[in-house]
Amino acid sequence: MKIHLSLLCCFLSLAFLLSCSKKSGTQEEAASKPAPTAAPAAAATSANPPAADANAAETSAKMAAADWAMKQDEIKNDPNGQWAITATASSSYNDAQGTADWSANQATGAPNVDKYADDGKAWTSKTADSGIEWLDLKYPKPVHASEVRVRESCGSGAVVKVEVFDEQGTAHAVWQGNDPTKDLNYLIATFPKTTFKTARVKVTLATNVVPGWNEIDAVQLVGADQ
Ligand SMILES: [Ca+2]
Repeated sequence: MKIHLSLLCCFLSLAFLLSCSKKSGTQEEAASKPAPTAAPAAAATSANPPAADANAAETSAKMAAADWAMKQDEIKNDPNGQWAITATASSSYNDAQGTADWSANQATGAPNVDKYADDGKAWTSKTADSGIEWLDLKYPKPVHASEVRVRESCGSGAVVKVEVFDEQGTAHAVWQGNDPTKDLNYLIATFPKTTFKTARVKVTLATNVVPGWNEIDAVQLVGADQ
């Protein structure tokens, strides 16, 4: 049962991953390939499932989904969190400007992408896998920051650095490393509260780390007045 479930998860993950690559014709063809293989795996799982196992798996999946929703809601409504008001980027898909789909501006405001997939309501870079790209965001109120939350909505896991800027415009790296984010989730970068106030965050990605389009729906700056 566990083997079948993890197989199914693999196929679902693969489907999601490929859905993040749908802008390319060749990758679009690839996206349709896993389906026939996925079906027998699903059929095998449901052929003769012990009722208890099936119930346990369903309960556990529902609880995980509920936990995810609670966490999303908590972050969205965090009174110490701010959403960006303006943003610029190293590049954007289709050279998107203004509020066009995939423009840097699509990473401002509260999260508005509902599914882990390629979505114009998130920012993404001009090319999928070239390497270093960045998103630079400004916030309404300068705060002593203690956390940055990056909502990744496609090709998650490619962030390599988060910086905040002091009032003189100097960048301070507050997080650097291997981004563990999977699916539609936040990379949570926590750090000791900054001595200076900041209203600007820069998120750097290495887009070659995770194949396909790496998309960012929203970035929240968390901090306090003092
Ligand atoms: Ca968005």
